[in-house]
Formats: sequence, C-alpha cells, structure tokens
Amino acid sequence: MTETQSTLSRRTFVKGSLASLAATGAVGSALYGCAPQSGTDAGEEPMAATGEEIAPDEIHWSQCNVNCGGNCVFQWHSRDGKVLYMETDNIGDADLQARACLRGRSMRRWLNSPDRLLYPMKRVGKRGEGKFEQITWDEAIDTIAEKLKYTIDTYGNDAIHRVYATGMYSTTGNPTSRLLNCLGGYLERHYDYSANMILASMPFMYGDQFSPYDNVHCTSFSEAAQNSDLVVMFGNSPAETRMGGANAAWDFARVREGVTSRGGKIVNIDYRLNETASGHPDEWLPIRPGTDAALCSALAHEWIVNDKIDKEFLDAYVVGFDDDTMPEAAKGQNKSYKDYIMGTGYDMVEKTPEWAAPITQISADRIRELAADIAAANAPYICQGWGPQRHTNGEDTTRAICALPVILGKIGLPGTNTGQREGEPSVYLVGSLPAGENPVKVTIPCYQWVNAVDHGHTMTATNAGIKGGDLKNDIKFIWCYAGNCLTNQHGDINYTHEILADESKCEFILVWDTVMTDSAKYADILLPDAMRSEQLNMQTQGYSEYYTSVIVGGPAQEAPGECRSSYDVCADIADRLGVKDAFTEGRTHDEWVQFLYEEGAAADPDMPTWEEIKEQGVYKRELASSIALKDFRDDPVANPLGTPSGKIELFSEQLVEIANTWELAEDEVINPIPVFNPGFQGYGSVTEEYPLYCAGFHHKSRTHSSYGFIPEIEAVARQQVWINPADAQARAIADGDTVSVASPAGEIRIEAKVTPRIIPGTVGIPQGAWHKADMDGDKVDEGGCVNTLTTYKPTPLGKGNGPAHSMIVQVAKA
Ligand SMILES: Nc1nc2c(c(=O)[nH]1)N[C@H]1C(S)=C(S)[C@@H](COP(=O)(O)OP(=O)(O)OC[C@H]3O[C@@H](n4cnc5c(=O)[nH]c(N)nc54)[C@H](O)[C@@H]3O)O[C@H]1N2
Ligand SMILES: Nc1nc2c(c(=O)[nH]1)N[C@H]1C(S)=C(S)[C@@H](COP(=O)(O)OP(=O)(O)OC[C@H]3O[C@@H](n4cnc5c(=O)[nH]c(N)nc54)[C@H](O)[C@@H]3O)O[C@H]1N2
Ligand code: SF4
Ligand SMILES: [Mo]
Repeated sequence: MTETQSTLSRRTFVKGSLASLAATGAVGSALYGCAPQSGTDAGEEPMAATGEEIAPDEIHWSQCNVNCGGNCVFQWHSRDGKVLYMETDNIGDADLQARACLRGRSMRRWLNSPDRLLYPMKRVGKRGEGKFEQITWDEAIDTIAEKLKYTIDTYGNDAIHRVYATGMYSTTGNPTSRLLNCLGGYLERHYDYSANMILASMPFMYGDQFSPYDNVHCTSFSEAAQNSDLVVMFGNSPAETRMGGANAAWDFARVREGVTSRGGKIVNIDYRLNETASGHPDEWLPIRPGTDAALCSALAHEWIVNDKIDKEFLDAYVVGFDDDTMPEAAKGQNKSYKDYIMGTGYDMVEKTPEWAAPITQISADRIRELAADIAAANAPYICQGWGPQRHTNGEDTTRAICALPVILGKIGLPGTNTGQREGEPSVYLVGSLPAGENPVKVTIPCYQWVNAVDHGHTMTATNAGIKGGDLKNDIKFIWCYAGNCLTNQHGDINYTHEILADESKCEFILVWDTVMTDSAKYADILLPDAMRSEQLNMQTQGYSEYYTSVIVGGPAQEAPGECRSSYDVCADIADRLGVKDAFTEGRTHDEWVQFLYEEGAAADPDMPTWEEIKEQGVYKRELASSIALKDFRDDPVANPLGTPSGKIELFSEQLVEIANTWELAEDEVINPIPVFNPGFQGYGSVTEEYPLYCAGFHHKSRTHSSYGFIPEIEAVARQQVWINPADAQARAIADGDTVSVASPAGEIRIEAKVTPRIIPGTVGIPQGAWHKADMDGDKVDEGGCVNTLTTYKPTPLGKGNGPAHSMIVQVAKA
C-alpha cells in the first residue's frame, strides 16, 4: 500500500468513527442513526473555513449486494449528490446489527473506481481479448433485441441461457428472468455452484423437500449456543465465509461461548487452520482434503463395535442401516450401510481407524478419541460448510457426514443438528420482482452450460442430468448479468476459453457488469450497470438466525457515465420486442420497490408503512432458534420425510435405479449408501508429475471475484498458495517467493505462504483471484486464479463443480 493510500483510508476511518460517536450522542432520534451530521472533519472540508453554510449530510441506507449473502447494511453519508463516507449498521440492539466487513466498507472505492464501466460497448477484437468500442444505448439495445429475436426464431427459446451469476442480491436486482419469460422463456438451470453436490444427493437421504438453505433441515447456531455440548465442524469457517456483523461469524462466536461455558468443545476439521479456528489451535483437526467420508466411516465403525449406536432410533426412523431395515428387494444381500462399514459387503474392507488413518492423515488413536467424544456428548452439533462437498466425491462426502448424527440417534433433539450447515432465517418480509412463468421446462445442471454450448443437442437425463425432458438445442445466446462465471468462477479456464472463443458455437454473449472482469472480455455486447447504492434499493438481511429485516434506501449518489438501471434497460429491450406492458405492468423501478414493500407490509401488520420505512431505512425483528427435523423426530408418522419410505434413507433405492440406468464412465460411480470414494483427482491420484493435492477455499479479501480489483483489500489478505514447510523445503521455496503451480489443466503464478497451518502433501489456493493470462500466448495465469488449475469434469450424480476443490499439482519456484 502506498503512503497516500494508507493516509487516505485512515482518515476515512477516523471520520467514520467520529460521526458514529456523534450519532450515538444524539439520543432519541439516533435510534435509526438519522440525526444529520455536519462536516466533522475540518481537515478535509475547506468549505467550513470560508464561513459558507454547510449543507447537512444526507443519510441513505443501502446494502452490500454481492453473494457473500450477508447483505450487510450501508449507511451512506452524502453531500451534494456524492458519498463522503460510509457508516454501517449502528442502530438498535448491538446483537442484531448487520455490520459490514472490510470489503463492504471499501464499497466507496468500488463506486468511485476509475475502472468502472461507463458506457455500452461492442466487441472489436477476438472473444477473450478485451478489445471494445463505445456504442450508444440505442445501438446496444437494438442489437440485443435483434439477437434475441434471431435466436428464438432460428433455434427456439431453449437456446437462450441465463448463466449462473450471483453478484446481485436485491429484490429488484435481476429483471432478466422476467424479461426472458415475457419473450417465451429460456433455458434455466438447476443446482448451484455453492452447494451443488449437496443439492443433488441429500434429497435421496432426507427427501425431496430437502434444502441446505433453511432452518427445517439445518439447526440454527443460536440453538447450538443454547443447548449443545460439542460442536464438530467439517470444512466450515464462518469467520471467512460469513464475515459481516450479525452474520454467522458473530453467531458462531456465541456458539463457542455457550458450548465452552458448559464444558464442551469445538472440533474444526479442515485441511488448513482456518480463520475460525485461528487463535484456538486446539480446535483444529487437520485432514487431507476429500477424505472426510473415510473419517466418518471409521467413526461409524467405532460406534458399531463399541455399541454406541441407537438401534431403537435406527429401526424406527431410518432405512438401510442394517439388514433389519433394508428395503424388501435388497434384504439379505449384504448391501446395508453396516455391511459397508464392517467389511461384510461392497468392497469387503473393514473401515477401522487403522484403515482410515493413511487416507485421512489422522492417526487411528485420534480417530478413536473423536469417536469417543462424539458418542459421549449429550447434544452434539455436527455440521459441514460447503467446502467438503465441493469436491469430485462431494455427493458421497456430504451424505457420509450426515450419517453420523443419524447413527447416534442425535437428530431433532435440542442442541443437535443433521450434519448440514447452520440454519438460515426462515422469514422474508418482502418478495422480489416476480420472474413470471418460464414456458421452457427443460433445465440443465448449472455447471453443464459449457457442455451445452458445445454439444447440448446430445444431452439427456441419463447422460447429462438434464431435467424436464431432453435438450434439443445447443446454447446459442448467453445472458450473463452480474456474474463472472463464464471463466473466472466456472472452472478450467483454458478449456472454457476454447469453447467460448469459437463464435460458431455460442453466437452471442451479453455481459453486464460494473468493471472489466475476465468474463466481460468474452462479451459481444458489454453493458455498464448502475450499482445498487446508485438506485433505490430494497433487500432483506442475510444469514443471521437471530433476526430478520428489510432495508430500503438510496440512491446515495448518481451513477457515473452512462450507467443505467438494469430494470430500465430491460424495459427498453421489452419495448423493442413488443412486450413492454407485460414486463413493466405499468410500474417504474421505484414503483416496483414500493409495490413489493407494501405487499409485504399488507401481509404483516407489524411492519412500518411505506412512508415510515422510507424515513427510517431499516426495520428488524428478532427470530427464535430452530431445531432441524424436530417435527419428524416428534412424530415420524404425522410428519414423514419426502423420501419414498418417509424415513431417513441411508440406503436409497432411487440411487440404485439411477446407477443402473444412467450412462456413466468407468470411473464414475453412484452409490446407494454414503461411502468413501476417492473421486477424480482425489486421494491416490497424485503422480510423479503432479505429486501434491490442491484444494481451494473462499477468501477474506474477496467475495468470489467481487472486490478483487480493489488494491487496499488485496493488501490486507494477499493471494497466496498455502504450503507446508516440509513441502516448501523439499522445493527450496521460501515464504514470499513467487512460485508456479501447475495442474493437468493449466499453470498459475502466485506468492507462496509457507506455513504449518496447512497439512503436508496438500497446497491450498484462495478462489476468486482475477485471471490474467495471454490467451494467445503461454496462457500462464499471473493472477493466480484457481480455476486455471481445475479440470472440467462434472461429478457423477449432480454433474456439478466438484473439481473446484479437487486438483493435483506440482509447485516450483518460478
Ligand atoms: N474453483 C472454485 N470456483 C468457484 C468456487 C470455489 O470455491 N472454487 N466457488 C463457487 C461459488 S460457491 C460461487 S457462488 C461462484 C460465484 O461466482 P459469481 O457468481 O461469478 O461471483 P462473483 O465472482 O462475485 O461475480 C459477481 C459479478 O457481479 C458483478 N457485480 C457486482 N455488483 C454488480 C452490480 O451492481 N451490477 C452488475 N451488473 N454487476 C455487479 C461483480 O463485478 C462480479 O463480476 O463461484 C464458484 N466458483
Ligand atoms: N469472504 C468470503 N465469504 C464468502 C464467499 C467468498 O467468496 N468470500 N463466498 C460465499 C459463497 S457464494 C459461498 S457458497 C460460501 C462458501 O462457503 P464454503 O463452501 O463453506 O467455503 P469454502 O471456503 O469453500 O469451504 C469451507 C472450508 O472448508 C475447507 N475445506 C475444503 N475442502 C475440504 C475438505 O475436503 N474437507 C474438509 N474438512 N474441509 C475442507 C476449506 O479450507 C474452508 O476452510 O461462502 C460465502 N461467503
Ligand atoms: S462482503 Fe459480505 S460480510 Fe462483507 S459487507 Fe458485504 S455482505 Fe457483509
Ligand atoms: Mo456460492
């Protein structure tokens, strides 16, 4: 960081602190922090010295809309139509404040960045080259409307794909689906890049209502804080992934406090000492990535041989633990979960701690100790982040972790959890811009879009996981709004580049962003967006389970250049194609916000009126804690699960059917029970050329690639490959060296962080760094993007992005 930058940011910080002190001092009206502030930092406000009257700051409430999901509150202080500085949430109960993290607090630098896209552009170079020419909005809108019409007339609506993109969390933030549905629909996707392998496999265990995003299948951290006496976390680091104020990081701090005050402990299982366990190194249990299911199998083995299982619970609530509860058609064939564990079925290998030790790099003694601790707990809270499932064997891993509380009968009781992540708030106070009905019923697994560009017309349910029919078309039109998943966030950038660069495959690509991302370089038309702090914004709060809220406010300043609201632009495209009235229903963007708010308020008399919420900006309500599957536990007959048996299915006949009927390659296996399966580029796959395992993680300095271009944030938590001193020494690599990391898919340059905080034999790379390579030259990625290293091979069942965290590599001094 240069001296000027650090002085500037410090001054901004001091100024923000002074203003919040002032706001706290202004009793009564300060409840909502709206007491207008005059310029308090004389050093920065020469106006004050001239004796001119200083206009009071305007306060505009807004939010961080990127997909960390926290939706933290921004309290913009603006003057003369320009933001001066930001405070975050400082109103009401301190336990219920959605305080922005360091990224959110750098949003002013994003809004005012010299790198903002300012006007519509068309591509003049090759796809991926990044050469563009300014055009008018009229030309851009005409071109998009023409290409939509051409694609629909020539191929059909299912040749239009709205690619996975998560940069915009706002109630009116994504008018795309609504517009495309007005035009006859588009090819939609199922699953997502966050929890793909969970979404694909868990419904076979917990039923078709299963969601990892609710508090019905996931117990809240607030419940764990009150009632758990042991917390076991598999690849879950809220201090990195749920960072903002009243978000799971805060909630987890209360879990630690509650659990340890009752004499319990936290076990954090990760291949690196993550930021959540940082400062609590005794909580870290290092494991080789991709091997959690081996650890789980050995834990199950210990419980079976030491008679710790809850046979009564298993007989009443579960299918497939042992032969007693196997479905009729599969009885007496040694196909139960217990047969797998005890070595009497499947691979005929007993899953002892000694078997798991070399796989997991955890000693047999330590596995026994953990098994004893969990079995002794009265209310164990077992959970997983989404790191373990974002592997090529993720479908088996997520179920293997979820099998643990099932075997012990610790489900649906106070303080227990299902093995899934912490619960999410269940109450939404307002709805979003309605998308309308999509007449195209066929959908693709989200990670399959590159295959669908290349050979969509050959893709079916049984060879590609297509739902709702077979795909008749290749994708010919890509709509990418607020996403960087064309390359940076998708995977296997070098391969994807080849597919996208071929203009005979996908004929038109629309990208709509605020800065020139790597994906934007592939656009045929590139549009500049007005950000949410530059418009009226409405959104709910994010992940805190302690409260729900709605925030309304803005714009805090005008959008730069020719940036326009995406709603207005979509309305213009609709107009060109004769569906404007259907699209707008006669409402402007701001009228939609008011309409959606008032619709929410009408259903909930406790909410403020529209006039009141515009004045106060923020409305919050406390929520109760929740226990996953409590209803099912209390009365399994009255409240059956959505599985064929109505019970928890450790053995799934539906999966047997899929395994028998789907076209799978030799190395692709779909298992009816949760097993340890090493997976593609998983355990045992390292070679002489690529002798190290490599996994990824979500990093503090970015939300995926969002905020990744802001140097102040990058300086706080740099893009580095984590490597154990033993592996570094063998390669003469010192901390801070620039190294090359090469995989079968590509090569990056990155700084080495030599640290015992990572297990030997594995390196770790934060995901989301900006890809930076000469794609006509050596393709070596100087930006250190992990997706230069991932190989495009969708997982067997979910056809998902398992390779995101499963790689084999070599590291060398560059
Ligand atoms: N290898 C690997 N790959 C991964 C992952 C991993 O763990 N490992 N994680 C995956 C996961 S979980 C996810 S969710 C995806 C996320 O992938 P993406 O959804 O692509 O997320 P971002 O990279 O944050 O991209 C969001 C984009 O929205 C833009 N944006 C922000 N605000 C605005 C706005 O107001 N208007 C417009 N038009 N654009 C805006 C940002 O500039 C940014 O380019 O990445 C996935 N990729
Ligand atoms: N700062 C920040 N926060 C974010 C995001 C971001 O990009 N940056 N992205 C947001 C989004 S969209 C999502 S989906 C979530 C993602 O949330 P997660 O998917 O939970 O995040 P990850 O960092 O991929 O994984 C969590 C932890 O699992 C560890 N891990 C990886 N592989 C394994 C394994 O095989 N076994 C075990 N035991 N541990 C493993 C990682 O080291 C990491 O500490 O985060 C959200 N929050
Ligand atoms: S990046 Fe996430 S935690 Fe940080 S301010 Fe934004 S929403 Fe909050
Ligand atoms: Mo995600």
